[in-house]
Amino acid sequence: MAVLGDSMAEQKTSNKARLSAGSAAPAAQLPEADPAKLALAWTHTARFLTTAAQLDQLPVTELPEIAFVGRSNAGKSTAINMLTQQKRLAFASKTPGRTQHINLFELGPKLQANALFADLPGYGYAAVARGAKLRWQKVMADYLNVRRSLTGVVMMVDSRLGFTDLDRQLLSFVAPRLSNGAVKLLVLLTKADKLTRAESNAALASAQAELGEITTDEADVGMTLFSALKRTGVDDAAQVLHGWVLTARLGE
Ligand SMILES: Nc1nc2c(ncn2[C@@H]2O[C@H](COP(=O)(O)OP(=O)(O)O)[C@@H](O)[C@H]2O)c(=O)[nH]1
Ligand SMILES: [Mg+2]
Repeated sequence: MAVLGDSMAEQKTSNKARLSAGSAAPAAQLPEADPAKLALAWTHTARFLTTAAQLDQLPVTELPEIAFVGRSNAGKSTAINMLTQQKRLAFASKTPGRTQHINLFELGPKLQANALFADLPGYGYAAVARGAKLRWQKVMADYLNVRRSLTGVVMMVDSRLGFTDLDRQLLSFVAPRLSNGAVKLLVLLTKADKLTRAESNAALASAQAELGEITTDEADVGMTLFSALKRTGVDDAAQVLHGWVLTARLGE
């Protein structure tokens, strides 16, 4: 498991090694280019494609797809807007838990999209009725199980709260594909600006412990502290997602 950035000093060497290995191919072709800038230029191309109320409304696609998941209010919309450097791409809602839709965004050159972002419904909003919760579970489980083009999952976890039962449940839906490396995982520990340094390290350690079970040799699991306010983790996260898409080979 990789902890990105320099938030834990003792992890620094292995992080750098992992990041440079992941970006070796494009850097060789463009020796002058800064991988973080390339990644951010790519995430910035994100534009709305379509919205689906049900799984069978999702377009069939060969493009690698990255799903954004998280408990309502975890900072998912804010993180998507930060990563894409667009103020209102994902709507930061004041009434969480309302929408059960999957919003798809397209990335890459206009006539030659090379990836999709899928903004999945937020979960865990207390006021949602039991029927809606069961429907949510089914949509998420089905999507994570059967979406063939799914390449990676970005999970937003509020760094002050840590993993909730619904986060664990969601990870269990996709655990088989995470364990064998078919689907990659990046956990963003959000709102890190609200933590002291000691609290940040504790949040990272506890998230690492949570992810221990799915972290096999084949699994590609990363995490980083993330703050929209301080821009923590934005460059690293963009590079990880860009790396996933550059190395994605569908059908594996
Ligand atoms: N301090 C701080 N607040 C944040 C951060 N990210 C999101 N928030 C706040 O957390 C609340 C929920 O954010 P939102 O992106 O709508 O969460 P979502 O429900 O997961 O999409 C909003 O009031 C945001 O302004 C952050 O990095 N730092
Ligand atoms: Mg939102």
